[in-house]
Amino acid sequence: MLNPIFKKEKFKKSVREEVKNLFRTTLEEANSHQIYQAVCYVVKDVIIDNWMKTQKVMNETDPKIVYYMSMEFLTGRYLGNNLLNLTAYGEVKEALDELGIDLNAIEDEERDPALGNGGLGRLAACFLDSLATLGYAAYGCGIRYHYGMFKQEIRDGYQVEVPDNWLKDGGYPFELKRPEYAKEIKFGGYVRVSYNQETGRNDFIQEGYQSVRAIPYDLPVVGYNNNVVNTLRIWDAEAINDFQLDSFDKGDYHKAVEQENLARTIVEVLYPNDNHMAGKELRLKQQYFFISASVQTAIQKYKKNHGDIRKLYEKITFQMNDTHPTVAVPELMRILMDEEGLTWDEAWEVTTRTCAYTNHTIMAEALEKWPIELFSRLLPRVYQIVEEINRRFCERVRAQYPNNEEKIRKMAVIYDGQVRMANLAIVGGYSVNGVARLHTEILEKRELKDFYEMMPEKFNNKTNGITQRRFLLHGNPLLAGWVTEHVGKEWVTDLSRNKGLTVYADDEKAQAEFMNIKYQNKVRLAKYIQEHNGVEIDPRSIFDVQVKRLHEYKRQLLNILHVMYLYNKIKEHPELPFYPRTFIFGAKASAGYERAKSIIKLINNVGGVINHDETIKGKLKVVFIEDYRVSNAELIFAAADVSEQISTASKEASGTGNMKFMLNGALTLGTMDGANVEIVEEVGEENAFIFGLTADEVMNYEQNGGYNPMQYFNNDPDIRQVLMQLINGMYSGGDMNMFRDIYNSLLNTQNSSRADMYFILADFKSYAAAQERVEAKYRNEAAWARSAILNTACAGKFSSDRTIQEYVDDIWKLERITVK
Ligand code: GPW
Repeated sequence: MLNPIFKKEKFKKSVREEVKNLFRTTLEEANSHQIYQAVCYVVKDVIIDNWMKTQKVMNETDPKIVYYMSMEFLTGRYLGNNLLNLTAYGEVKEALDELGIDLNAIEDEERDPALGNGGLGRLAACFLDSLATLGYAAYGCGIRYHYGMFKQEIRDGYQVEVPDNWLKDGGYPFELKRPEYAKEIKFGGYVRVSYNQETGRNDFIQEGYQSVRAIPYDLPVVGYNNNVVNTLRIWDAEAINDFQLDSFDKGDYHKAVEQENLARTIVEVLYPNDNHMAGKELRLKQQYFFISASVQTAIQKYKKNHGDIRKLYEKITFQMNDTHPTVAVPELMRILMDEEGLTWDEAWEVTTRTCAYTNHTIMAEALEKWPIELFSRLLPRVYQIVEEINRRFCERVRAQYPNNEEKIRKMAVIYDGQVRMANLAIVGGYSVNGVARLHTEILEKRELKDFYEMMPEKFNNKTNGITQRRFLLHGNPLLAGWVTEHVGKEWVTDLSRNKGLTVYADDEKAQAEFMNIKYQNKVRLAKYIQEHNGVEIDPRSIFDVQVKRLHEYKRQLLNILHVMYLYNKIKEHPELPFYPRTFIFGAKASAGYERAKSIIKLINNVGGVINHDETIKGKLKVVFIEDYRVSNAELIFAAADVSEQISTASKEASGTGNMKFMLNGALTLGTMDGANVEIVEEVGEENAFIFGLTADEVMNYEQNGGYNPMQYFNNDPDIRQVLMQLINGMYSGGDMNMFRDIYNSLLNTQNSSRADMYFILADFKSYAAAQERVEAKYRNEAAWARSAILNTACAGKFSSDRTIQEYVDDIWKLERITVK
């Protein structure tokens, strides 16, 4: 039922009031940003009521709670999504219309909270949406970075990183500061051991440390149409002494300044690395900071209603989003032993039944390893516990595999002077899951083989998913309306309903409607691109889209080399038929990742040449969308015909963009990698374009060698021509060195075994052939429409509602709550 606050007249009045209270101005004189804030505060009122009701139900029914711990939550904007989940979007839109205000424009006033890099952070946000919608008690635990992901500007074709101060003009409308729940977090110093007469045990006391105060800010997570509001709790830092006089008195001026600095730096900025570990001390500080605060809070909350801390796991699960939160394992041990008085064995029993770990990558450079020196200096007590975990675990391994030091070398938590966080997460938890079937198989058979053999019961797969509420209902209102017309509204909370669209795949009227909606979304995106990039594109051309983080393994380079190849073909054979195509890219590169940045420059320069060549009559366009982020992603997915999912097989753990495209009726052009395998299984290979080496073939080359990119260069004139154009100045205003590094990365004639590690040349021709199949199919309008409809119809499996229900059934064992 609609909350009375959203009744049009009431709502209009409230907005007027709010504008007056907040800005001492009238609605007529207020600017869009002020109106946006006023609308948020009116909506927030409703949310807070439901929030309190949810808390009340949680207190009364005492359900088990999952704490989803993540360094990243890439939520995207709140206002539109909150209105939709409160089922008040239409009403509010009309009310604002009557005031002469466009809700879309108001939504555009909100900046994206970009507290994440890419897939991993967005997954966390989708999971929170599904948890609230399914009615499970959950907390997201994260960090309130003052600067999230940078804003990307493209200047002269180069990426420029601009700080994005998302909290400027007085914080974020939907958040709530909760100073009463502050926690102290200690770093450094040393551990003093002292015998305790009373307990007969040693006390471990951290002394000479620095500390900061962790202050929580709560963001509401609104469930769809069910009154449930869960909490995303992000931690900010404040100095503990605030230059209080006692520090001066003690002559501890230096420490006061240092603690002040610690508080300022620790939450300052999100590390902009995706699938890459930078190994910086500050990063480990961030990890311990939010984990210690979250674990302390969870235990405190548990103890309010429960006597026996040994039963913690009956009411709490800590799900660790990759290894970034893995200090939760020794931190929980520390609190249980040092503060709750449990023995090692008791604490270990609780910890290993409370913690669970999700792995998101097999890329070696992403594996977190911390030098002992750094780890033990920063977290002296926690390190002692890690050492003991390692000692006991190695003992177990030696008992089970006598005289097999190879097992220790692979499985030890501490080895070669480093703490290995994945090993700690596996040993210290009760569940290890991969994020797509293929990925989990690779973990079990290769990357984590020894662990799998020793403890197979811990391993399980949870294929990723996405929330259809943001990526269809909000991002693509036209298609959302069409789906509802054909299968009813239930798909919003049960995406398997989309299956009912299958019967319309061959229906001419349905095909025409579907393609017309796609066309209108292409017009909408073309307008955005015109406004933001100044490039004119033709909505009748095929929109071929690759949007994701820039990484060599994701192979944006394969895509742009193929564009260069097409351009050569069109120039050489202008008479041949060619269906107009717009290649759309969007990608941020990590600030220190030089090769990724130069691929961005290459894409822009290729666009610069091709887009201005009038002789090709607009057949080919290349656009790079600046500052790819959740808000413009919603427009992009809705408008795509072709979804580029072309990672080197075995490298993309799952991918989730692939699912968002599918849901919006784009056809996948991809390798048999990550969740692409399951997408094809759902929709049928004839409704996708699959190419390239398989994961087994790639891993076989990696293990046994035998791949030589030079062969392709020597034997294939098309490939040779494109590669030579990287170093002949064609796309660099005559500069023969601008793209030399990229050329070398593909060929490296000195050391071919280190060349083309992502098998771009091996896959080039089969990619080009798949692209020809794309064009052929697009020429057959009915065939394309059929496949597009089937993609939307078969996307049901990829709802994060399904994923979350599987986590609940297999790992978390939560019960649902109901809020009236
Ligand atoms: F390296 N992913 C990501 F595993 O976006 F930690 N950032 C990361 O740092 C990592 C993984 C990490 C992505 C995977 O690349 C993608 O395949 C997957 O769909 C996504 O996590 C969510 O599981």
